[in-house]
Amino acid sequence: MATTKVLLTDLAPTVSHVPSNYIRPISDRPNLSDVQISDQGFIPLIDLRGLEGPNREDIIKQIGQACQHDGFFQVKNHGIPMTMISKIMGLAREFFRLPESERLKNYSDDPSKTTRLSTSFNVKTEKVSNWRDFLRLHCYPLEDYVHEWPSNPPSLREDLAEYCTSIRGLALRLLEAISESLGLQRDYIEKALGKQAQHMALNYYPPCPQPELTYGLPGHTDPNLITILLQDDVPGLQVLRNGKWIAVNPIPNTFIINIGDQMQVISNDQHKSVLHRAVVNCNKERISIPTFYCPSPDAVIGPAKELINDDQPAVYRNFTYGEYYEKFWNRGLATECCLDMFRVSGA
Ligand SMILES: O=C(O)CCC(=O)C(=O)O
Repeated sequence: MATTKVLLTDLAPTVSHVPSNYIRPISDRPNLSDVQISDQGFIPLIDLRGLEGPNREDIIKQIGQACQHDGFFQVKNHGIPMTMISKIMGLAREFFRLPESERLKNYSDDPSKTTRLSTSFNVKTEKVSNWRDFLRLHCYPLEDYVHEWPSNPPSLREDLAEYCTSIRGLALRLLEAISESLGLQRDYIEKALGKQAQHMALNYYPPCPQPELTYGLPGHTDPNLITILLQDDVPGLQVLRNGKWIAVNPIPNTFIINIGDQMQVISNDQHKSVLHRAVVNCNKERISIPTFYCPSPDAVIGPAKELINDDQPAVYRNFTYGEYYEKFWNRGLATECCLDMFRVSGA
């Protein structure tokens, strides 16, 4: 059946079967019955209380271990108020419930646009679509972008701007901790990012009549430095560990942090950018709100000199983040990581 709606939000409620352009080949389906459910300890839950005080050394050690072994960790007592978290979740829900004509005002299929509502991942290049709509926003420096953001719901610009500022604060605290965990100067990573950049997405995954046939997002690593993910209470995120997909159970008022490709490069492969994916379900819509903390496009990224030695020569060549980011969007989401294209030959 041909799809007649631009956005999945408007198509999904009208279908009782997944349209053919969303169906994955048999060799590339989620195999949901094979997925392991995470227990409490699977993704370390790190308490950030005291990070700027007496617990700093211990917390940095926990963060360093999580970055090395898991590529993912969760944080509590992160300093983002619960009221702000529920306001942002409510706002995202409200946005995707706006009338179709109102949402379509923000639509674009051009990944280079700094504010856009779109669907799937990159409809211009991909063969199979994903069961997702998303509003993607550039958000640092705020004053360069806020005026482009949707003006409906009316509080969106003000509320999201406040959230972005708070999340940036958390990102910078985490980057300092990660720098120290690698034995680098506290501000090493922040300084390596040029003028820095911050993007976010409001991801909306409608209920899906046949979740075994498609993905919200197929397995991928994140191209940026670190991702700070807020999600509602509907499971959907899965992380690859030792060849097995593990479902991550949402914990209220925590954020999931994952290491992106640029951190793996700067750490010269000490920290791991890990494959993850989003699956969908028959009954419930799901919202996730990742913040992607990034270098600015002109920043030159490469392994930190302090982490290169005879035992561990540079694994990656230097490149600009702009070059990396363009490759990421153009090749489509793929389980072969984009990082491989930037390896020093033989490394
Ligand atoms: O929805 C999720 O939990 C994952 C989102 C994600 O991986 C992304 O937006 O890149």
